[in-house]
Amino acid sequence: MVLAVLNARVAFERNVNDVANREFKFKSIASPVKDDAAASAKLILIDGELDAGGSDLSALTDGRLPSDEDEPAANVFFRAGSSGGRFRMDFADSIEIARVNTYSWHPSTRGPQLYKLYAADGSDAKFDQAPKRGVDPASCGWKLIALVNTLPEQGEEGGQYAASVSDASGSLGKYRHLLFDCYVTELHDNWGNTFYSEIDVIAAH
Ligand SMILES: [Ca+2]
Ligand SMILES: [Ca+2]
Repeated sequence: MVLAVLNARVAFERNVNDVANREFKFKSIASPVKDDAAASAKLILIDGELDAGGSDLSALTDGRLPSDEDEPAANVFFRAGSSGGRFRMDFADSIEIARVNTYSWHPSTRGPQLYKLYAADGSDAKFDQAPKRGVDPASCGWKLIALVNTLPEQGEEGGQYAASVSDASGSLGKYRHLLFDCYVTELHDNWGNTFYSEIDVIAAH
């Protein structure tokens, strides 16, 4: 199983509904910032359809945050009833990446995050910059970095989540592209696509 070779560390924290507020403050994971490496990256939808009630992909990197727990227009989420999708972040050049932080907020099942993070420098001869669902990115020049799953084992899922992918060495590697393969958090109804509020990519110094 390929997951066994993953080295990245995945941490996450949650502010439950009662304490979550617009400040996105967490115990140890930094709050979202505006001037991270993602701010100037290009975002490209690869597969799936964004929900018309939400923002386009630019809300992921605009440094703005929703001001309350159910603010669709300030979040990016795949169409209700669909099973998620994929998008790519392109930095134009390879950069040394220290960590990738993803933030989400919703009072119910659209709060938690469930996605696979891939990275590529684009140099592989087989590199496909837009592999659709059904194509394993690892088969076309991408490296699986982490599986991020912030779903609580039991109880209510709602709240504000911060996930942070990093590496003990201080660097996840040098990459030009990141691919986010986003899954629904539940299949009971149409409301399992996460409300992603911001993605920060912190470059290594
Ligand atoms: Ca940001
Ligand atoms: Ca945002």
